[in-house]
Amino acid sequence: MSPSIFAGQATAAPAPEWSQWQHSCNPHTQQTRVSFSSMAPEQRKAYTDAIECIHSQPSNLDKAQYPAAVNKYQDYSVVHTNRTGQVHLSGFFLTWHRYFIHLFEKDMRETCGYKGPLPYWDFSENLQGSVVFDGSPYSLGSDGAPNGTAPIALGPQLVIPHGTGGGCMKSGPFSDWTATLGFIDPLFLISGAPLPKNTYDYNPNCLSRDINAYAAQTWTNYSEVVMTSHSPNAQALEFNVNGVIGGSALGVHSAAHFIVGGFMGSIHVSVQDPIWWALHTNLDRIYTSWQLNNPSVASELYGTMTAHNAPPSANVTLDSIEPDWGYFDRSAIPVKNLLNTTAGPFCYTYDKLIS
Ligand SMILES: [Cu+2]
Repeated sequence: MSPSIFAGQATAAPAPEWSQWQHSCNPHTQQTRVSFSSMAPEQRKAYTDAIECIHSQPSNLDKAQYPAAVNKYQDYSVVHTNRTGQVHLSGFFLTWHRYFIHLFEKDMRETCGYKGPLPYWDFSENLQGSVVFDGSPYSLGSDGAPNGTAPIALGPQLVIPHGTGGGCMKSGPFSDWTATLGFIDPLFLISGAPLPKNTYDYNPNCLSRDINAYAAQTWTNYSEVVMTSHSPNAQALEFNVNGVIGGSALGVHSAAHFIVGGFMGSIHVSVQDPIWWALHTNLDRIYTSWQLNNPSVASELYGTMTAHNAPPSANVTLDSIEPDWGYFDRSAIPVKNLLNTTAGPFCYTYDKLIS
């Protein structure tokens, strides 16, 4: 399959010399990522302000081709949607997302002057009383307004109770945002069918949420997270992270999306809800923990170059070139360059790893 489905993609430039990337990371230059709920209120607000700042920048995408790309934040959502079929349920998943977060962080720092740490949302924490969703100016936004009580079918074999929201976000950062990409059923990932023709149309909606304690207690509790970070190999890690889409089990990653609900329930367009970054940073924390807990398999990969191997494709190897990140980075970066959080383009660790 062609790696160049992203329209207007230029021929990939070679990646920067690996050795040049490495020299500057040491314990003094390394950033430490922290839990959002451990940050001081002003620190939390500086983080959401930086995301608001990206949202206030103009789009750099072609308006005719991507009418939904109404600002730079939505460019990230569009790029992620465009790449979804290659970088989920595939061998690229964890490393592609690691670098996507890195690019967004870089943008927050370079474009918006963000100086604080990059936070993660520890989704094994109790939701009750959590500062993450309390809807204050120091949160990551509130739950959605109560709307409906019917159980939610996440697939043919999986029905969970309704959460406490379902409607538009009520307060806090991002509650006045407009999602411009319509919901795309995650089952598109399994079928490998092309995305609907209207995928990038301007389709305005409020950001909705439906905070779901059942999903959290069942699939992202602390023992699930510990178990995931001790998966014996990359295949087991994939199962514990993503479960079986369309089946009856969720992994910590898919379940975390369903804790928030709304657009987070659509893998393709979930970036539209900014909780996405803190969620995926926590997933990267789990991945990093897994790598450190399992040194003998830390660089193992599991999966092919297409989601759920549909259409069928070759296995991803350490030398496979990552699908690009749209205009945010078109370099040809091999997977092996993105395995280590303190080498190559990365220089960070976490305040708390899971052992
Ligand atoms: Cu994703």
